[in-house]
Amino acid sequence: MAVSGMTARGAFIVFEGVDRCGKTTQTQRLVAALQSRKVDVELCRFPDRTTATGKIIDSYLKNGVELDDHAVHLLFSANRWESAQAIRKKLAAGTTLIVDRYAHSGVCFSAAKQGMDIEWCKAPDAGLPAPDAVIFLKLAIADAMKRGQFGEERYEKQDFQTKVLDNFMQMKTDSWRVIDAKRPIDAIAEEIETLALDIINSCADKPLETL
Ligand code: T5A
Ligand code: NA
Repeated sequence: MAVSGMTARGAFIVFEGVDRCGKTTQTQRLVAALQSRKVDVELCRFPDRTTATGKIIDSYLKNGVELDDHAVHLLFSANRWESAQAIRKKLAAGTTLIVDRYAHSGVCFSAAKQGMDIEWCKAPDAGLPAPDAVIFLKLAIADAMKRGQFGEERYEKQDFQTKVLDNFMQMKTDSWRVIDAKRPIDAIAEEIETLALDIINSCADKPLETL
């Protein structure tokens, strides 16, 4: 029960999926929809390419620099740690955060490479704020490849994305909300808005967990 006079905390809602599944489109749509309902909400995304680690990650993704696979994995995790305290503060102050990728992307992309398994990849994220809900936009790789700009960044290759999708399916728990991302944008947005309102209501009284 929320104690009267205290602010209900915000929800930490993370969107995941393979490249081009529609995360950016849907997180932006959701934030606009929630704002029009007067929900206190903010959009975040990982990697956050604006920070010190984010700039190196951006250059790596655009094929500008080469980095050891382990090192870049740790940078992606560090990029989340840079925001961890701000995330906790905002949630505690009642702001709901809609997040475009988070730790599951970190694990599923790195573990698609040679020599790094899921357990090794999960370790550096242990202790980060855990999402209240993961909304997984499920899309076949063949369909993702038909979408705009596929193939411009380092990881946007069919074989690699197929491994990433397998990893997501391996990590998926019963609590993930799986959305069929092949449908029209409006239909997906409508389903997600209902889902998000439900998540926001149900986690207001629950403590935030950690990974
Ligand atoms: N990564 C990330 C790691 O390796 N480790 C980590 O820890 C993290 C956090 C960059 C890369 O970093 C990797 C994963 C990625 O490879 P990013 O910045 O999120 O991550 O990647 P972006 O290139 O910005 O985004 P994506 O390629 O993942 O695309 P989105 O956001 O899923 O898709 P979106 O919304 O941009 O849509 C793509 C196209 O499809 C259309 C859109 O208009 C757009 O043209 N579209 C639809 N078309 C038809 N039907 C629909 N329902 C559609 N929805 C969108
Ligand atoms: Na995106």
